[in-house]
Amino acid sequence: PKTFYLKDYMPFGYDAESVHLTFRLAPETTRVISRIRFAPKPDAADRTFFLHGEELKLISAKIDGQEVTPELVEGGLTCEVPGAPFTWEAEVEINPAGNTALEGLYMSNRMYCTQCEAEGFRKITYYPDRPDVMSTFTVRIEGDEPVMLSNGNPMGQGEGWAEWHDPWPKPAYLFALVAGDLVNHPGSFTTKSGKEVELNIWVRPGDEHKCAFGMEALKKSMKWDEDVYGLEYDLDLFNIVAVDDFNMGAMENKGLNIFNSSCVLASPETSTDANFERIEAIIAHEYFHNWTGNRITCRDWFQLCLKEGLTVFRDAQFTADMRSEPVKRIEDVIALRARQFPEDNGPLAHPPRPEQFQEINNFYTATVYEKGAEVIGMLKRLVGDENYYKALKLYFERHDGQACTIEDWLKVFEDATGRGLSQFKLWYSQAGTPRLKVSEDYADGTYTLTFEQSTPPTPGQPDKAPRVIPVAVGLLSPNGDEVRATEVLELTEAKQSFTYQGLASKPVPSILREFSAPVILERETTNAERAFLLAHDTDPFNRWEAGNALAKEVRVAMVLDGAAPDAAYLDALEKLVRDDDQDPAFRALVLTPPSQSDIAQTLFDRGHTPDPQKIYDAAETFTQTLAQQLETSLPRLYAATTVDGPYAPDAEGAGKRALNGRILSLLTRLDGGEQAARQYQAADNMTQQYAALGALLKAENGEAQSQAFFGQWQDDRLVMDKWFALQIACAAPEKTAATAAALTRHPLFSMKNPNRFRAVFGALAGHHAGFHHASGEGYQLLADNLIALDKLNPQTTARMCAAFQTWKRYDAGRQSLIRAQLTRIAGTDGLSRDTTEMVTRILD
Ligand code: B3K
Ligand code: ZN
Repeated sequence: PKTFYLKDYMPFGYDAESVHLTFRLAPETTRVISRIRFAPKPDAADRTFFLHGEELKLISAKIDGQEVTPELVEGGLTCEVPGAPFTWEAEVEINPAGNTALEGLYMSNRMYCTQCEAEGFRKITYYPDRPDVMSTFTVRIEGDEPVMLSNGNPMGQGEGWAEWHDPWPKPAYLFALVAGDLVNHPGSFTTKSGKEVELNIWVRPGDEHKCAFGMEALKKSMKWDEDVYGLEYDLDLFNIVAVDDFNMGAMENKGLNIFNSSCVLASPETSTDANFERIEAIIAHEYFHNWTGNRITCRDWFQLCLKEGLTVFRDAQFTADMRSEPVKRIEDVIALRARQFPEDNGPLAHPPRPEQFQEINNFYTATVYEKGAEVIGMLKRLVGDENYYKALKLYFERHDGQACTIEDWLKVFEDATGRGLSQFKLWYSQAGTPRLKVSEDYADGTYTLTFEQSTPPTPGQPDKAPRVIPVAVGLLSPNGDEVRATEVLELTEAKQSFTYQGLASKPVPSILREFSAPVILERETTNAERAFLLAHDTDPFNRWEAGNALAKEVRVAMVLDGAAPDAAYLDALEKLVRDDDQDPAFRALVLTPPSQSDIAQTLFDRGHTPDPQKIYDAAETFTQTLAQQLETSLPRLYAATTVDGPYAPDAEGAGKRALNGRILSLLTRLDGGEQAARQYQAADNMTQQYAALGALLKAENGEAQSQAFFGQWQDDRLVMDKWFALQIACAAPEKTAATAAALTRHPLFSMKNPNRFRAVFGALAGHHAGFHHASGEGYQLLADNLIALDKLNPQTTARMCAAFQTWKRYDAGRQSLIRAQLTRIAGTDGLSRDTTEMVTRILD
């Protein structure tokens, strides 16, 4: 396969001044007629007229009305064209019904829909399918579907046709079309300048009752972007469509966002608190793309984090404002460590702005998205809030309507603040998570912190230069008072010291408050000091972090020395859980055990070979011991955290229910499931029903409820995804693969629905001890199914290969089992470009 390089960027030699598309819809033989006005760029270095095109049947092509015969080449066509502006016309035939890759125009439940990012438009018609070619689109849809939508504003409609016009120039990846039997949940929003915007959420008949929450989230997002960034919506209409078969979460097509139904449809009976929070965030994310992504887009796909990092950062700010800032931060760091750190520390490591790819879809990663957002968080910390918003204002003024680069982005910060960012830019070009070693010294009232940074080698990058790292530090006195408020220390060198004067005694440092940089902190410290910070730190993130570090240390000791769970830690946890002055959401987070994969990585980093079964056993023993320790308080705590009254998906209730769920799982270890069965019976919302079912399945005492659940929800695809996933997640390690295998034979399992495939195989890969069971069954089952899925849907297959990325952590036996599966996948005839690239990188 061909490799594309950032350094090879060349602009296209033509402007696309306008695009007219006509679609004659038919499931297997849709005709697409394009009429595009092209103008040669006067200063173009390269005038090759190349249009991308894949899986298209060319019917005819014309230039200025004259029939031409283009040369069909790999990945598209070329043609002799005039040296002056001209009109290109082409008619092609495509097969939406046969499109199982879910890229381009495809069908989902008899509904036509599109997904064009990153390079799907070339499966719709011949076009310069690159984000730096921006044009206005006019679209005519012909067909007998009751609802036919495209981007922008409606121009007219009649029997069998509809016309749309999008006045904002856009790259082809933002094109969208939807047609089918849909109903809308309407709403409206008045912008700050008084413009009335019509809002709709379009769903299949039967899903109308699941739209209200999404609509409110959309309005809140529109308001928030006006209030915080001064950004207003720019069309008369904003449509969202829910689609069941979708490779990702959602897509920000101009004026016509298309959502995986799991990321927009919600009701108390069918969605958990976590679902509600995620839906609110994704609706915000896609809406915020209207400015960060659509109005200002990317010059090329290497710049993907320009829009994704910034938009993730913005949606995190939004969630923090709508809900709880510390809780959101803790959740994000947990997710970063679970998804991005393994990427950054393994064979798939790449910088937030990659410099090469074979298949760009493989780079919609946690590094581009989440680390991309962390980099912006650091920038904001370094320049301060005021300068941050000043720079953003300049960004929107200077680059509106353009396709930009990371250089453009950093330049607005340099111009707005007068600060040089050449060293900071390393965050965009260097892969790997920096390690930050901290040592301290105290004498005569002077306290010195010394930091040493280093980043391990990553593929293609053996040596790393020191980066700018903002380290937020506060100091506590031994009696628990804060003696120095948070201050951001700026590291720029490999080794650097900072001193504090006039301290009456040696302080306890609270380092990397708010997780001020995505690094791994290495510091010799004691469990007593961690417990002290868990009790006294004024920074909620670091308070949680101290508890999390303690939890890890205790488990590591249990795994390595067979130690019993640390008594002091159990006491600290007990005290915290019972302290009703503490936020329930915070208590729930402290009670959430560190992930077993995280423990495995910690052991590996310290020179041990992690044994997944031992890690699992330690987790079980720990939880069992904690349950016993809390035994007398559990019933009271369970009652105290039960939310009375009708369910509402707000942050406060969700926090209480999260804690209640943790308590229930502890209680179930003691009563075998009596309380959980009662809760299951009484639950009137999915959060409690699901928590109860999970606790029962974990106790191997949930067969009856699982069947009842199936009976109740078998017609709801989203709830069924939960049912599939939960059985695997709750299975004992020796039964995980067999449970997953049995579920692939269930009549409701489908290879064609990515949500269902992910429900099963995401749960399998997420069950650390089950997936890595010494039998190798988990590896084999996943590989079998990836090989089968690759023929239908390369994009989802390739993404799920990442389950194998941590393989070098484990013992020789497991490594050879995994290597055998990866080699088998790699050797499959006709393997997609997507999966080939992933498997090759993981094996290297
Ligand atoms: N921009 C889309 C992702 C498209 C995925 C293409 N493989 C969703 C988002 O980040 O908002
Ligand atoms: Zn995005």
